[in-house]
Amino acid sequence: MKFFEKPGADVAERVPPGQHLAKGFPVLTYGDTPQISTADWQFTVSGLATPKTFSWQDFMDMPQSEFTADFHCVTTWSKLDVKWRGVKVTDFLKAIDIDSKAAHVMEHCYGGYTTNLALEDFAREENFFAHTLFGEPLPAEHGGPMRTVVPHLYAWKSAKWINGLELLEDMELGFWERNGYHRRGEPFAEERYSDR
Ligand SMILES: Nc1nc2c(c(=O)[nH]1)N[C@H]1C(S)=C(S)[C@@H](COP(=O)(O)O)O[C@H]1N2
Ligand SMILES: [Mo]
Repeated sequence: MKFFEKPGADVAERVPPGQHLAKGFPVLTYGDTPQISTADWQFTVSGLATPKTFSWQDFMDMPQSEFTADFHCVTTWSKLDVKWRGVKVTDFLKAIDIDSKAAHVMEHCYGGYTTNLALEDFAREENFFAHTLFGEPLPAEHGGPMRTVVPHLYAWKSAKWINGLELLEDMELGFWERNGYHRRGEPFAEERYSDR
C-alpha cells in the first residue's frame, strides 16, 4: 500500500534553491486590492497587435481548462500543486492578431501594476488566465476575478487583476523589474535581482 503520494525527495526537487514551502497560500500584493466585478471587468490588447477589448463573457466563451502548478515567490516561499482553472494563454492568443515584430509583452493590471515578459515566455503551453482557485472563484486578494499564472517564472510575473496585454518590439520593464528585480526571473536559476 502506498501511504505517501509523493516521497520527500520528489518534492525537494521541485523546490528551487533558496526557497522553502509556505504554510497555506500567502498573499503578496504591493498596494491596495482592487475590487472588480466580472460585469465591469475588461481586458484590452494594445501595442503591436490589432487593438481589441474583451469582456468577461468573451473569456468564458473560450476553451476552459484545469491545471496544477507550483508557485514560487521571490521573497523565498513556494507553494506546490496549486489548482487553477481558466483559459490557456495559447488559446487566448488564437483570438488576437499580433504583429510579427512583437517580441515582448507587458501585462497591465487594475491598480497600475505591470510586469514584462518575452513573448516566448508568455506564450507557453502551461501559462493561464486563471479565474478559479481550488474550485472556488479566485478571491480578490489572489487576483480575482482574473489573473495570469506563469508557473516557470517567479510569481511576480503572474499578474493579479489583469486587464491588458501590450505587445512590444523591445523589452520594457514592469513595476518590480524597474525596482531591482530580474528581467526574466527563472526560479531554478535564482534570477532574483537585476543583473544590470
Ligand atoms: N497586480 C499585481 N499582481 C501581482 C502582485 C501585485 O502586487 N499586484 N504581486 C506579485 C507577487 S510578488 C506575487 S508573489 C504574486 C502573489 O500572488 P498571491 O498573492 O496570489 O500569492 O502575485 C504577483 N502579482
Ligand atoms: Mo512575490
